[in-house]
Amino acid sequence: MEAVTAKLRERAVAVGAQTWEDRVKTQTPHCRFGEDGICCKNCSMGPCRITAKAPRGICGADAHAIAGRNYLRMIAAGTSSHSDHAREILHVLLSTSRDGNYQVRDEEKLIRLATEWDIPTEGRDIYEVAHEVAETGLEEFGKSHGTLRFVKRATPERQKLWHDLDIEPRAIDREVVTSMHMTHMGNTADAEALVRQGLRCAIANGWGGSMLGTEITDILFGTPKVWNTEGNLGVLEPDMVNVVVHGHDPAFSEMVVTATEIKDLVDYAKSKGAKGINVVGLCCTANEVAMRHGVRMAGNFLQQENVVLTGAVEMMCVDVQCIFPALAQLTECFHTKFVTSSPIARIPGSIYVEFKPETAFDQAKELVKMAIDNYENRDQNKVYIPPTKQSATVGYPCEQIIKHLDGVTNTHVDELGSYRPAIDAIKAGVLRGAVAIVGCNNPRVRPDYSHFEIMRELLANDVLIVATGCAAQLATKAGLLNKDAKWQCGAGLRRVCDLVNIPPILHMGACVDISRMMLLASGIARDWGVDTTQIPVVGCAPEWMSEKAVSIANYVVSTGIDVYLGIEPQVKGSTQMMDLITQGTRKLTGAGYIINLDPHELVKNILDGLEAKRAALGI
Ligand code: BF8
Ligand code: SF4
Repeated sequence: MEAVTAKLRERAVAVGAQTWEDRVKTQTPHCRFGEDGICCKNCSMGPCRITAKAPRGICGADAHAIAGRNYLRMIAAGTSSHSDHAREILHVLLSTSRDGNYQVRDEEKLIRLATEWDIPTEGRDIYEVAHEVAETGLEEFGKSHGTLRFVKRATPERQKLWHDLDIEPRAIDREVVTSMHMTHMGNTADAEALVRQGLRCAIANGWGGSMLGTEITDILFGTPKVWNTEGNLGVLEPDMVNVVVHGHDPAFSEMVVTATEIKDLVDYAKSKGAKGINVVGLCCTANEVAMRHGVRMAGNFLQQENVVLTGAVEMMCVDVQCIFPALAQLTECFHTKFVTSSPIARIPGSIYVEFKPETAFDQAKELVKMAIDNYENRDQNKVYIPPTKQSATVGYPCEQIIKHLDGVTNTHVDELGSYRPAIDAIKAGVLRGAVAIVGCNNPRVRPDYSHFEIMRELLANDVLIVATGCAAQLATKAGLLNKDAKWQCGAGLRRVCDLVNIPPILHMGACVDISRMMLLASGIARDWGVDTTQIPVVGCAPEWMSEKAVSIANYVVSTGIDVYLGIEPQVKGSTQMMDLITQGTRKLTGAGYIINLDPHELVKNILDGLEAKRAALGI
């Protein structure tokens, strides 16, 4: 892949374009105060920077207060991003009707959620139920009293712990606002209190916003099923109209994908000399549409510019999050049309088409037509599609995992099935445990290298992997989502994969779907008869970069699950904060961060962590 990137970089130079590799050079070395989290600009007496000579800001805040406040603000931003995405999706559910742009595709899941929320379903029209579920979900953002509904899905031990620690999340917006309030000038200067609020605000994401996002998306567009697909830049086609969907919110990409399948538009593309329309995904949108339609995946975060550099993209359609503003300048060097669609992500130099549920399908059709019309502007001299792609099997939400496990034995105990076959394999030592590998790319480390090395070593050590986000994309590119990748596994894992008929890495979706992983871990703990913090299951984000990732890491820790990081959180300037995130949370929730910048060492840490959990369980 690196040879491909080098070749594409040559082409960038040829067309006078810049890429992230160029900008990293002009941005490094980074500002140490920022890296260490000890620059405060929360009021205009500052910015204040902490040094040995200046240990306090003008107001008297020390390094611990400043690093803690900055950290909590990252969590609040991350929680906001996932949760606001969920709010949009709930509005889409509210707009559904039998003959509208959006319909309910998974009625069974809708009924299940309605029942969980005590919403009557008997004899009611499905859309009436859908609208009441949407309204009830929307109330989770701003209700004045009580705590979030999904907290009840956690193990009883977790629920009690969160209650006793007073970190049960109230309304989602409230936890974000409280975090912003606490970090305003003149408020909390106690690092531990800031970290505690970080946990609470993060639970409002993982067991609130993100979980709503996942559930409602499944109801709207269908709970993912297993698909065979492909990934990497080679999924772009030399003789088809290439449309790339990029971002996170599937309300937009679903419509674009559906529009590319319309016969009239395919015929129109043919009339323009193309063989058809090829829609592919990038980043988490890729995960969403791959899991629901088998749409092929062009790549992950640091590959977004490479996709344009192929010169073969007629249109890049984006919604929200993880979109480089640089795409505007870069697409100008090619014929590519860069379309933004959300008031949340406005980017100068893009074509802005504000996407609305009432007009969604017509808008999507218009855009696809615009892409087709752009095909004739492709400059063949600028086209280079690297011939790299891998086959992948994707689409393993909890429902599919249960279904596969049920297929192996007859332990189906209730409507929701059971994880007991997996638990038995872990108890017998055939599997040593499971690791969720999640998160981004980050130019601080060689892109995708840590993901790959960690995955490979864990598989060889009989550890089952579940993956989401850009980590799942790397697994795709590396061929590890392929059932044939079993040769990479230890004998025990290989046996399990054969028996259950699964690849050794289970693609669970986008980053918002890490909420699925929380339910998976809680389901395993429930069937095991222990709490989530006891089972040999951990999280790992080797190349994380976003504020969303900090929020995720905190809800995983809140759920009692250790998180292994390959990039340091920006709090190093405070010994107290470093201690709190690695040790302090352990005293509260039973889990914390283990940070190691060397991926091989990090794997050793993970394996030691899993073995320690096993030993504590007496297995
Ligand atoms: O939400 S893994 S770079 S694309 S933030 Fe972004 Fe990170 Fe990728 Fe998805 Ni998640
Ligand atoms: Fe400086 Fe305090 Fe203002 Fe921060 S809040 S900028 S530390 S005076």
